[in-house]
Amino acid sequence: MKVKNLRIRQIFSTTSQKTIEVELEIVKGIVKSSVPMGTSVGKHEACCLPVEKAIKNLHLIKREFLAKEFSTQEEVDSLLHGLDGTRNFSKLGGNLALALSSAFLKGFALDSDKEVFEFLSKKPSIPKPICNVVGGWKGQSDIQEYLLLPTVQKSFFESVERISSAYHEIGKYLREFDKNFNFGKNIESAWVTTLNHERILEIITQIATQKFLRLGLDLAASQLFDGKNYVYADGRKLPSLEQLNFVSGLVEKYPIDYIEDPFEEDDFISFSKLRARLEEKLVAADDLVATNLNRLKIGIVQKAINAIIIKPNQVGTISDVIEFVREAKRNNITTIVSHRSGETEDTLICHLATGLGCDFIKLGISGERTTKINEMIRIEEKLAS
Ligand code: 2PG
Ligand code: MG
Repeated sequence: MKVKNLRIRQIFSTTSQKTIEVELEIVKGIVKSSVPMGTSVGKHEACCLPVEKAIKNLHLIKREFLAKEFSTQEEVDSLLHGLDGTRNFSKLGGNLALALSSAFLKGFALDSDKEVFEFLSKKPSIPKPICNVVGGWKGQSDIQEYLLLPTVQKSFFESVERISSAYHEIGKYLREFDKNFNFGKNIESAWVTTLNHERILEIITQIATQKFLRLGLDLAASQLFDGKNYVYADGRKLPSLEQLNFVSGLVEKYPIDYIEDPFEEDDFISFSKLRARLEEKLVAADDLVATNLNRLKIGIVQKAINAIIIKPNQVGTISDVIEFVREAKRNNITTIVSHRSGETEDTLICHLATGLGCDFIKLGISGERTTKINEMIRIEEKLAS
């Protein structure tokens, strides 16, 4: 595949932050790739450079790509690693690396007249959705995300239909029980309430049970950790053992199947303790592993996790994502490709989740988040035809 031209521009994410979009022109046409932005950005993630710097960098390295032939994704991605030369893309920018790497993936797919998910695998499979329906943050319930997921899936569409109807019903209940609630949404278009976590969990449990859905929580616990304790808005200061008891207590009391980032991003030991206590549940790492292969291996050896979040911009290239998913699957770790709080209209993650045969895709359920939901519906339709 020969590169005819490469362009870059600044665009805005759903969180109104500047991000980058790359356009790759090949003989068969032009493909676009943009990069999401995180809010709780973990320290183990690839480095995200300011857009102005990333744009400058593209102009510096452009000649390495122009008018050249590329035949594999690995070739592109090892060139990116070579040009950068650091462990975390701190020179080139993980955002620029991903924009280029994913533009090439789309280019290769176009070149072979395939959709990206088809290009990635001969045996694609539809993931189940895990959707953020209620959000808390410091000062409210403290738990960053209350999620819903199906236990069994007839179709992606049907799962989303159930989660959407639960989302609307949760809204009605919040209106009834939270005098401050007026259908306000957070940056992922999940409901925002001033109720405490017990009340939220009671409401969600009641509705989820009727719809054969299970609950998930993303505690994003690095955000609560002050170096010693997990500090909650209601005044609780929990050292890690108490945090462990708090989280496992919630799992015992409510139909929670999925727990993400219950401890801060370096505490493999507490993850292992929780995992041993909650054998049947999914204990997932986001900031702890940050889509980093070496950290995944530590998590596996320490039996710290049995589920893993995959965010392409945490690592920077498609080849790294593919290798990471393979390693997770080899070790029976449940794979969850995830959006970020600051998204763009790019639907790459839908194609990755399906093409790489991941178990779940983590998304929002409302507002601008339906861009990904709707792409999944199109992919499902295409796969069924
Ligand atoms: C998370 C995500 C997405 P962020 O914590 O899992 O829901 O947020 O953008 O901070 O990575
Ligand atoms: Mg998370």
